[in-house]
Amino acid sequence: MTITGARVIVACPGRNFVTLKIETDQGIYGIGDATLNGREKAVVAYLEEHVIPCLLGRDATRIEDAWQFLYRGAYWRRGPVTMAAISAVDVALWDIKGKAAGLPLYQLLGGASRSGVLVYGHASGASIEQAVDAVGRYVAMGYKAVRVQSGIPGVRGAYGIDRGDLSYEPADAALPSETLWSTPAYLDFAPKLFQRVREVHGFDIELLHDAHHRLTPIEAARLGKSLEPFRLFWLEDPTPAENQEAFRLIRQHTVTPLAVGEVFNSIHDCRELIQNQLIDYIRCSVVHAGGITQLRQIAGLAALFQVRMGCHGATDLSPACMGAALHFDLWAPNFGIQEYMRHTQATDELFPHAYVFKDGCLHPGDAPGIGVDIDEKLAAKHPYQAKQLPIARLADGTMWNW
Ligand code: EZ4
Ligand code: CO
Repeated sequence: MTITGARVIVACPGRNFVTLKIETDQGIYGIGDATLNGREKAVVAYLEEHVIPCLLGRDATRIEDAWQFLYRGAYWRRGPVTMAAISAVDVALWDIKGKAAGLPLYQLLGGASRSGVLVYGHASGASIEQAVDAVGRYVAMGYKAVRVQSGIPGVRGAYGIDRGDLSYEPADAALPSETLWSTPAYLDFAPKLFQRVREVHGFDIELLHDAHHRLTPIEAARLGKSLEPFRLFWLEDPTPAENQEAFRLIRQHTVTPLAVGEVFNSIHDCRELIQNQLIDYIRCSVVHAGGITQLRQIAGLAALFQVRMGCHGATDLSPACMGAALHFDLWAPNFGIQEYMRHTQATDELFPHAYVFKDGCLHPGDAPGIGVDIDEKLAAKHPYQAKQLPIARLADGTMWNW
């Protein structure tokens, strides 16, 4: 089966998505997500200028060889732009292989390890009481796990707060909007938030929280310790993970489980944290960590050290990424949980998909391949809009981590 065509489709149904579509001489095509939030055009150029010319005429069935060709062959390895492009090719080729075999992707990986994929939703509010109410709405929808974020008094534009419609899209302006950050205010506030959530909703629901890279190691240790009575499923990105040794310090002080990895793009980013058992969940996404081909190697490495998978699944990853992730999750023996921010109706219409939500779990469905398509006519009606992620500053103007 030969690759006869490949093109990049950029569409903005409220937020930008980059999708690679690969066509073959047998009439079978596949799609893969290539979205890098706020830096979309860099991946478009990487694919169009450097990758697509290499794909034409290749054997579409040789997924591993295509991965190695693009990774080793580029000479310049790793990095979010390169790896998002490789991921898109990888997933599109897995999609083609599944369609050619008449099998859903999870069957190609080794079959289902479970009946469904446990997901967590995003509850947030401008105040503690609003956040508590938002958790209640997720419980009513059947969710068994919920991430909770709240506005913090004295902090303008705290991370993770939606605008009232259950969807949170931080990339909101052509140039980065400015938010304000205060670690002392946050550290005093966070235990009060989770105390109230547990008082109202009890302990039958799993709760998660994202510190979004904002703390120093000793601050993260304090946060983890102060949240222990509220039994978090995980505390995410407590401190930036370039310095992986830092997690040793956090570990010495708290038994709150830790999750890291949404900005990782290589198994090498994960290795030290996993083999030193400094984290409990590895959060790489299909689209940013080299597709199914590399993600299953990460899962294999993690399994050796009892670290479980918790794939990133924010709405800046398209339904094509979500579909691929759900097949992976249904198979992965060391699966933990999958993030599931619901896409808007406009996005769901653009990407018709087989996955369904039921009783707190998603199932990828049994359509061949990844079970997600793109409506190209609809895509043409949603042209690209420049949007970047916000930045964060301290009160005195110092740049901080958003
Ligand atoms: O801020 O995906 O866990 N989820 C997150 C996300 C990230 C966005 C950045 O593009 O941290 O909301
Ligand atoms: Co996160």
